[in-house]
Amino acid sequence: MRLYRIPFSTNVERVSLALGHKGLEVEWVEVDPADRSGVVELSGQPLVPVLEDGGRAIADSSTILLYLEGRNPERPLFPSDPARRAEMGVFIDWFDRVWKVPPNEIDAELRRPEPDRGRVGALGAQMVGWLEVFEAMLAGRAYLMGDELSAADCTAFPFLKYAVLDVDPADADQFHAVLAAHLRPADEHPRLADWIERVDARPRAPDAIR
Ligand SMILES: N[C@@H](CCC(=O)N[C@@H](CS)C(=O)NCC(=O)O)C(=O)O
Repeated sequence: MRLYRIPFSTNVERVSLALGHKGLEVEWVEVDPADRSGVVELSGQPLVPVLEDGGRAIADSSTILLYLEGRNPERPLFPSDPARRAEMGVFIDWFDRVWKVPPNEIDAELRRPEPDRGRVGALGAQMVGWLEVFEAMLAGRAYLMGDELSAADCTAFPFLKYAVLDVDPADADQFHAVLAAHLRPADEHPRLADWIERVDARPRAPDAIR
């Protein structure tokens, strides 16, 4: 398998966590952020991660997690029970379609010549408010949807980690700075802080960039 990446990508780290959990290796392919033509040619869209496996190209981190589960069901990341699996799907969809919206809008607002600071504050307050959701999901269990690492943790961790972990000095992606600025402080969310440490200690695919 080959996995196309740019450095410090949150969505690539989702896949890297899943590969590490399943004990799988990939050949990394470095993508120039300024030239996505190879990725577009391969997958029909410009974003990473893209997984190439036996002539197939799979884009979108959530789709890749499902693909890996089907390909290597050992050490599962999704529940086998259909109801629990559907619930996990709803969480992952909520994270991608709802949770990600405020930090993406802050990122876009800050790129304007005169950012609307009031709007940034309101969007940031929404992000802080949602930390309570994760804190509650971790009551009485080690991971977001149970006692074992799952696709829910792989999905949320690369974003929520910035509530505790610092942005790498070599990482110039403004989106990560937005996460770090608005997810802090984590002091009021001790279960979330412990979960970030717990997931951060999990294996990644060999040679992953975090
Ligand atoms: N829905 C996609 C989103 C992928 C995405 O936004 N990838 C980012 C990297 S984390 C990207 O390629 N951004 C373009 C860029 O940074 O130029 C997924 O989950 O994989």
